[in-house]
Amino acid sequence: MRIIHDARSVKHDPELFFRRGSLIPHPERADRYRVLRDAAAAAGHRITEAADQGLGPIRAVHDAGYLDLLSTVWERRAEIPGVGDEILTGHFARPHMHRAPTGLLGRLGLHLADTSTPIRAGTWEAVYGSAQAAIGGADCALDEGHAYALCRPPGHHAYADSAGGFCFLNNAAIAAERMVAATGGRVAILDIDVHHGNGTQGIFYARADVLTVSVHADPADYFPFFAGYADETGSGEGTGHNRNRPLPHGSGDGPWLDAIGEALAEIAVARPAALVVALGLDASEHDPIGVLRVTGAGFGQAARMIAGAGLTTLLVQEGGYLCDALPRNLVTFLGAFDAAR
Ligand code: OKP
Ligand code: ZN
Repeated sequence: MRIIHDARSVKHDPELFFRRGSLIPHPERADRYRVLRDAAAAAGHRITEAADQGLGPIRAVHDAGYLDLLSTVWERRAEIPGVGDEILTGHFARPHMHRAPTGLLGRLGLHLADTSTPIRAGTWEAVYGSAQAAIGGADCALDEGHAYALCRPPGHHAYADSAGGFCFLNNAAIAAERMVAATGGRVAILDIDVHHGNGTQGIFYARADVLTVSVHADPADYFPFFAGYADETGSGEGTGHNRNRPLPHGSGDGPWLDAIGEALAEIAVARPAALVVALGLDASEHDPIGVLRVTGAGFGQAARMIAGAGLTTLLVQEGGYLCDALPRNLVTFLGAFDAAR
């Protein structure tokens, strides 16, 4: 498997995360990139640095005002009274309270969903690099049949105009949009991160050319809480082109693999020109913030099933947090995928 990555990934490294009344160590650390890259290299996969293909493919998915804010807010931080070495707001727009203010602090609240995406000196460079890995990965998968984009920070909670859940730019959506443009056909996105891919769903919700399917822990009592239910099936032209499979917390390999099998059957019906897998590894039984109980063998089996679909496939890294099982599960997944192709 070819691994496409961008070394700028490490330039965003938030230390703390304000959650439920206290500051906790931020789970989405730069070390995730190093650990995953080094494990893939040690397992013999070919590591390629992404070329910089500019903002065009990112603009194809994201809102211009949001990109302008993300890319300039650090230089403009003096406009925020009392700002420190991290930009964060506690004021978030609501559906019924969403006028666009002119001040920077208010504009931040318009484009941020929660407190998990602090912006620091290197944040834009890191998320831009992570997106370049997805773009290069999409091109590579179209050329070679499959590839793995080592995207970090992750992307699937980012909407066209908002960050949230550790995500700023939606790497899987950017890759899928590029594959739609390149093939002129339909693209499917299968999201197996333990958290619902709400941003990806939102981006393609009204579209029929990108089928979005997510298998995740029930959001009734888990992030992202406000989306990810089974009755969300798309709108307008996109009706029937979004599928959610929420699972009870504590589910292990059996229900998770059954849901992936059903998702792959739905994807096969759509006959897509390409498949993007939003590959979170946080469904692991050992993940520090996961609530499913997937084993290493479960990840291997998922990889064989996905490879068995026989589609042009880009694997895009999403979540999966630091623990001994994280690099092991990546190596298991990539090895099983390669062996089954
Ligand atoms: C991002 B991805 C951590 C609380 C977590 C946000 C979760 C974002 C997950 N102690 N809240 O889907 O892995
Ligand atoms: Zn996740």
